[in-house]
Amino acid sequence: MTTIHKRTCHICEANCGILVELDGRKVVSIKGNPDNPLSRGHICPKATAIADLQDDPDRLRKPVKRVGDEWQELDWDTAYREIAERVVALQSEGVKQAFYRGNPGAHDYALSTQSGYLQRAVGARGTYSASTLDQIPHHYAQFQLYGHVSLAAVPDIDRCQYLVMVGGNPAASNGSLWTVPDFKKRLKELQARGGKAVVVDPRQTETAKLADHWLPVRPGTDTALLLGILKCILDGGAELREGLAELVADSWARLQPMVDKLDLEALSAHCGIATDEIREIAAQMTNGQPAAIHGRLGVSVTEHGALNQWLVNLINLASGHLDREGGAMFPQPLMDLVGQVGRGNIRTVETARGTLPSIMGEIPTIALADELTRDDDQRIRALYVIAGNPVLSAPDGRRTEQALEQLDLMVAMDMYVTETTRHAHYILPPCGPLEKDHYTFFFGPLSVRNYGSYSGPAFDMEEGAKADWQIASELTSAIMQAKGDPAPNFDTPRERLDSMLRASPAGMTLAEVEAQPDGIDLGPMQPCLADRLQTKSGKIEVCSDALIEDCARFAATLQEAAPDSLSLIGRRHVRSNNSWLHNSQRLVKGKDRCTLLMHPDDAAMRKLADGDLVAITSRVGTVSVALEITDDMMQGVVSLPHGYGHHRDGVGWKTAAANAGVSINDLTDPERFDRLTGNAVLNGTPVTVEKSAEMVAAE
Ligand SMILES: Nc1nc2c(c(=O)[nH]1)N[C@H]1C(S)=C(S)[C@@H](COP(=O)(O)OP(=O)(O)OC[C@H]3O[C@@H](n4cnc5c(=O)[nH]c(N)nc54)[C@H](O)[C@@H]3O)O[C@H]1N2
Ligand SMILES: Nc1nc2c(c(=O)[nH]1)N[C@H]1C(S)=C(S)[C@@H](COP(=O)(O)OP(=O)(O)OC[C@H]3O[C@@H](n4cnc5c(=O)[nH]c(N)nc54)[C@H](O)[C@@H]3O)O[C@H]1N2
Ligand code: SF4
Ligand SMILES: [Mo]
Repeated sequence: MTTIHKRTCHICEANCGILVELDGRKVVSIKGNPDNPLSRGHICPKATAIADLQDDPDRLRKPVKRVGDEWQELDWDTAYREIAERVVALQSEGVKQAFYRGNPGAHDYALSTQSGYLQRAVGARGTYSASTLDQIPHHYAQFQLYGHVSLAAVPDIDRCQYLVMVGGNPAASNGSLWTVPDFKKRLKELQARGGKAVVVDPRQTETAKLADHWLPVRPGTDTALLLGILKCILDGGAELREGLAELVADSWARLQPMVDKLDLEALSAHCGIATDEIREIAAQMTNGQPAAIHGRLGVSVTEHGALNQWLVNLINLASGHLDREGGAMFPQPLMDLVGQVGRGNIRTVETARGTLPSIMGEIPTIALADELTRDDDQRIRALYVIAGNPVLSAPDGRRTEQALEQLDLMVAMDMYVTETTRHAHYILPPCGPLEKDHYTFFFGPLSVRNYGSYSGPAFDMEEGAKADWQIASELTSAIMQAKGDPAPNFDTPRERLDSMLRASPAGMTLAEVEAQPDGIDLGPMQPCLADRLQTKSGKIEVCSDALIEDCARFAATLQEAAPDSLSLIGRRHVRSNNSWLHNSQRLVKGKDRCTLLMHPDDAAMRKLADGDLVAITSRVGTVSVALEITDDMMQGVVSLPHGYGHHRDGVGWKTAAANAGVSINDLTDPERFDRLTGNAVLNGTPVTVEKSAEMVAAE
C-alpha cells in the first residue's frame, strides 16, 4: 500500500505543490498537486529529481574530515568538538572569519532562522552570498523606493493584459523574484483573454518563443531601453494617477530633467531597439489596459543592475500600474516577512578592492578571492560555506579555488563533495530533502497570489541524519561550550515560524497552517502600498543622488562605439538548477546541454561548423566546448549555461563528473561589477571564439 505525502517543492522559487507517492521510504512517483491553489497541478522535471537527491548514493551521510587526499568519516559530536576547538583557537588569535551562503539556504526556512546564531558564535565579520551574484540590485531599488529591501512588486499576471519581461526566462526558470508557478499556462491565459507579452533578451528564449514579440537587446544595454520607455511616458505628459500621486515624494520632480538630457535616438542606437519599438512599449503601458514590466537576472547582473531595477519600478509607477490590479503589485502572504524583519540598509565596506557597497550587510562576492588572499592581518583565514558552490557560481572560479586552498579552516554544509567543498577541512552533510519540513518563507512575499504553505517531513530521518538547521544550531552550541559561554537558548524553527505566523495580519497558528497541506490561498493580490511603505518620509522616495549619478555615468557610455568582440551571456535549462542537479541521471540524460550557442553568421565569419570544439577566451581564462549554431541567438552574442565544470579532481558527484561541461565562471571577470551594489556582472563578457587547438591539430 502506498501513501501520498503532500508537500511544496523546495528546488526553485515557484514553490509548486507536489504529491509524493511513497511505499515506506521509497518514492514511487512525484506528481503536481492539482489542489494547490498557487501551482494548480504544475510540476517540472526537477521535482522528480527530489527522489534522486533523497536516494543518491553519492550524497554524504556522515560528517567528513579531509586528511591528506582522503575523506575520513566522523561522528557528529567529534566533528562539532574538533571544529569548535579550532574556531575558539582562531578567535583567540583574532583571525578574521567569514560566511558564504548559497542559494539553497534561501529555500530552507529552518536554516534561515538559525544560521545567524552560528554566525554570531563564530564571530564572523563578513557575509558573502549568492545574493551579490544575483539579486542585490532589486533589494537596493526596493530599499530606496519603498524603504524595505524586501518590499517587492511583482506582475499580477493573472489580471494583466500587457506584460513586458526584460532579462528573465520564466518558461525555463519558473520565475524569479516573482513566484509564478505554472508560468506557461498563466501566459497562455493572458493571451487567451486578448493580452500580449513582450520579451527583451539577447536570445530567443523559451519564454520569447511563447510571447507575442521578441526584442533582441545587446547585453548590458537595457538601461538605454528602460530610460527610453520612461522618457516616452514622462514626455507624453501623463499625470501620476490618483492614489499614487499622494504617495510619491517631491523627488519625483527630478525625473523629468533627468530624461530631458537624453536623446531617444541615442538610447535606441545604444541598445539596438528601434525608437518605434520603445515608443510602442510606452504607448501600450499608458493606454489604460492593465500592464506591468518585470526585470530579472539579465538586467540585474550588469554594470547598472540597481539603476535598471529602479527604472523597472519607475516605469510601473509612472504608467500608473504600480500597486494596481493587473499591474505590479505587492503580495501580502500568510506570513508577513516584510513586516517582521528589519528594513535593511545601504552602506559601504572597506575591502582589498577598495571601498565597496554593502547592501543588507553583504560584502560583494566579487571581492571574496581578494579577501582570502590579501597579505595583511585583514585576510580571511576561516570560511564557512553554507549550501553554496562559489567555485562554479562566482566569477573567476579558478582563482576562487586557489584562494580557498589558503584557508586555515574551511567548514562546509553540503551533501556533496563539490568543486568548492573539496577544499573544505570539514563537510557537514544535511539529511535528504524529504526528511525536512518546508515553509514558503522568502517566496510568499513574491507570490502572484496572497499565499503560504507548510509541509512536514515525508518520513523520519535516517539514523544519525540531521537537518541543516540542527547542524547549525548544534555547532553553535558546541562553539559556545568550547568558549565557556552559557548554553544558548534559542527558539526552534517551528517555534519561530509559529510566532511569525501568529503576528501576521492573517493571524494563523502553525498547527492551523499545517492542517491544510494543499496550501492556503488568501486570494489575488490587493492594493496595499499606502499602508506598507517603510521609508522615513512615508512616501515613495523616487530619486537619490546616487541613482541620478549612475544614470549620468551610464549616459556617458552612450557615445562609446559597440565593442567588436563577441559578448558572452549565460542561460538556464529547465532540467538543471545552478550547479547542483547534475547528479540526477534522469535530468542529465539526453543531448549535451553545456554547449556554446552562436548565430549562423558569427559562425560563418569564423569558419566554424555545428559541433566543432571551440576555445572561448576572455580576460580571465579559456575553456573549450562544443559549438551549437542557432538563430535563436542575436548576432554578436554567444551563450553558455552556468553551473557546469565538474571535471575537477576528487569531486564526489559521479554522474555530474561524467557530464562535466565547462564553467562559464572560468571566463567571467570579477573586475566587472555594479558600482551601486557590488553585484557581479555575469553577462556581456567580451570573448573571442575560435576552433580549439585540439581540433586544429587534428585537421
Ligand atoms: N555566470 C553565471 N554565474 C551565475 C549565475 C548566472 O546566471 N551566470 N547565476 C547566479 C545565481 S542567480 C545564483 S543564485 C548563484 C548560485 O550560487 P551558489 O548558491 O553558490 O551555487 P549553487 O550552484 O546553487 O550551489 C548550491 C550548493 O548547495 C548544495 N545544496 C543543495 N541543497 C542543499 C541543502 O538543502 N542543504 C545544503 N547544506 N546544501 C545544499 C549543493 O550541493 C551545491 O553545492 O549562481 C550565480 N552564478
Ligand atoms: N531550471 C532552472 N530554474 C531555475 C534556476 C536554474 O538554474 N535552472 N535557477 C534559479 C535561480 S537561482 C534564479 S536567480 C532564477 C533566475 O531566473 P531568470 O532571471 O528567469 O533566469 P535566466 O534564465 O538566467 O534568465 C536571464 C535571461 O536574461 C538574458 N540576458 C542575458 N543578458 C542580458 C541582458 O543584458 N539584457 C537582457 N534583457 N537579457 C539578458 C538571458 O539570455 C536569459 O534569458 O532561476 C531559478 N530557477
Ligand atoms: S517549477 Fe520549481 S518548484 Fe515547481 S516543480 Fe519545478 S523545481 Fe519544483
Ligand atoms: Mo539565483
